Amino acid sequence: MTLQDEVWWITLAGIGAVALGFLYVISQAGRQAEATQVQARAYAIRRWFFLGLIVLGVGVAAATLAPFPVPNQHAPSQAPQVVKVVGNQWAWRLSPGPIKAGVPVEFQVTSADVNHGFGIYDASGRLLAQTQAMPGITNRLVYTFPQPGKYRVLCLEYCGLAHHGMRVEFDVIGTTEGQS
Ligand SMILES: [Cu+2]
Repeated sequence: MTLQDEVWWITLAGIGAVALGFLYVISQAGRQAEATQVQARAYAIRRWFFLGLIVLGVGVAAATLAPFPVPNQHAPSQAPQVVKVVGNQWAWRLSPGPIKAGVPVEFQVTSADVNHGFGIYDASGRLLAQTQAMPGITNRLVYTFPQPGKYRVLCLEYCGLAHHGMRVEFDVIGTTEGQS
């Protein structure tokens, strides 16, 4: 089991323990209350309110996480395009080759020295996707560029004196270009 998997299971166990604690308190509170009709009604409202909150939370999470940008970090790559990325003080190195719009591209991001933040921006300066660039670890990020154009990579984590200069520009071409 990798370290990430261990942390994941420990986190799940912690969340489960907290949830069990809440369920226990809720069950005890219901037992001891002298439930008059008004109280019973208030509890019913509260139950439906919490149920609604849970449904809302799960719904919002599902809606905002799809498509989830982080692939399984240990499974083989599914993306038809792969770009290898190495960050170091203070530049980005991207493996050469055209990146096509409309086709998922997997960025395999690592660092040669310290932690960096790999952030992809469009021409108007809007952040599109990001992941950490960490020494000794390759983080995989999948993104599909909606349209051709110029895009930029900026460093999102302060990494030393010339952190602000750690940027590179790359082109994304249309799917019909670059085939000849
Ligand atoms: Cu950096």
